[in-house]
Amino acid sequence: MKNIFGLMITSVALFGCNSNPVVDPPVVNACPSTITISGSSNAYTTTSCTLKVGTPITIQANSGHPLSGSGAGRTISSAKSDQNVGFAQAGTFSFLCDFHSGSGMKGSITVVP
Ligand SMILES: [Cu+2]
Repeated sequence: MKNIFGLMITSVALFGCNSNPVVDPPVVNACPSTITISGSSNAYTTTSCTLKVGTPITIQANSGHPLSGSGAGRTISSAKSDQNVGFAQAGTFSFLCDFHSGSGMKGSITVVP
């Protein structure tokens, strides 16, 4: 009888109460704070990542690598300086370098709620 009582207490301790608060899961493949231009090649250091609505991110641009992009409520046209981007809505923001997208200098940011 003692063993059965002990088992009941253990069961209640393990399964009887689930008071864990709901916590947002971490963003998988989260974007860095800045998407940089690789110094030695015509490429972005990040070409695919995920960002939450409202999280700021900077995408580098300059006269040698003009930035254009659209999606998730934002449009950028041939920007020649770093762009601080914050997305107010979910969606996919596709971006590219006007000069080098043909050789792969492009990417996308998945913006999630
Ligand atoms: Cu470029």
